[in-house]
Amino acid sequence: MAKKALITGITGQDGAYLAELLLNKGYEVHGIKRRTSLFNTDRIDHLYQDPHETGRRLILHYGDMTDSSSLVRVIQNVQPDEFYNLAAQSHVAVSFEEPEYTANSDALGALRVLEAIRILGLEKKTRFYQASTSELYGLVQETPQKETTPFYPRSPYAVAKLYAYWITVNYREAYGIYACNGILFNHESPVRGETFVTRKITRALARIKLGLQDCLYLGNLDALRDWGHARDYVEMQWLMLQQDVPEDYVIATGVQYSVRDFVNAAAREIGIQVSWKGRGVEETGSDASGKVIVRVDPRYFRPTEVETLLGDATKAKEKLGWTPKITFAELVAEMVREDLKSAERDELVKRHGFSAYDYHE
Ligand code: NDP
Ligand code: GDR
Repeated sequence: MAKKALITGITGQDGAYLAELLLNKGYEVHGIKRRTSLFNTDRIDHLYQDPHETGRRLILHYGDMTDSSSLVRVIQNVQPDEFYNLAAQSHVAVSFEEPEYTANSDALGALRVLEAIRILGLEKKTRFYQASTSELYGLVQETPQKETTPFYPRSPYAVAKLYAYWITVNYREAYGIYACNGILFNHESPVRGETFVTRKITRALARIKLGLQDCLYLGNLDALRDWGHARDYVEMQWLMLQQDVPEDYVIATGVQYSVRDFVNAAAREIGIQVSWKGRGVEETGSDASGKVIVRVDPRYFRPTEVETLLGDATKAKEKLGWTPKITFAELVAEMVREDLKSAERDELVKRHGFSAYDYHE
């Protein structure tokens, strides 16, 4: 019998990579998706199997992290061996605009799943993975950050994820559920959401290169992050659930770059040399002809910022034998390559008289 995995957030970046990984390992993969007015399955369409086919190994169910009854129903039907809780309102800046919803889906959502596992008597069957985050470290108390570094969350998102982190630990200790937190540092890919800074940069620079956009507007260029590749990181999510004893792990590359460094790396990849001038909100980046292609827009500043994050994944390396395989340069190159392809498609559409949508966020 194939093992059964149930993934919340299967339509997101990590959900798509994890579903593919588990299908390749022979799992029957179930995913919870939300009802939306437009299709939201772009990232997993290559894995999709027609519901009329027999022997399907990817099965989607409607549900929502804010709706206990849907979660209980799906978990009861699937009886999963492994549960990956990836669903979240995952945008830090948006969490300042929607703090209550973020708490509901990200904090109480995790509780709802753990309670469902308990109510259904699956404590000894279902292993639980919680998508915890380096945002928990917020105003950092120690560098680099590891499993024992104290938390100091700096956004409604991070505070909600703090609750989810501790409720996972509590249900492990109180009810003996095999439950783990993966404290993952930023990880990106060509299917990263377009409003996270890396994808915003690669997408905008590709469009600037092809004349579809004039300028890239960013917030804090000095923020420092430890950026890895999502494909590497989902392997860790799976590995954490294959151990004898459930534990929490930091997952990171141990290398740090600024947002400005990311712009430079992506621009180089595209064949643009950026020259920086000015400071603070006056800072601009120009191409070789002197045209300004990057500006600072304070609307992207956050009320409280996480200035610096750098992870120490020694525990994961020693106990799980995990090391990231994809380098920063390879990550940037892959993201740029894919965004250039989409920009080329948009440019073709535009050349033929159809308007390519131009949305900046
Ligand atoms: P994405 O934002 O790409 O995906 C989030 C997923 O959650 C989507 O499938 C989304 O559905 C779904 N979702 C959001 N709200 C709900 C809800 N109320 N009910 C059901 N589903 C919902 O995130 P990532 O893939 O990047 O991240 C996965 C998880 O890991 C998240 O929990 C994130 O907070 C966490 N994390 C991410 C890191 C990163 O760098 N990527 C680092 C550390 C932690 P829809 O497609 O319909 O919007
Ligand atoms: P983050 O990712 O907040 O770290 O959360 P994001 O890419 O949004 O920001 C990284 C840093 O870049 C700065 N920044 C900008 N950010 C965005 N989005 N847009 C901009 O224009 C911009 N300009 C500068 C930000 O201020 C920040 O310092 C991500 C999410 O995936 C979370 O779900 C996850 O938990 C953490 O990573 C680890």
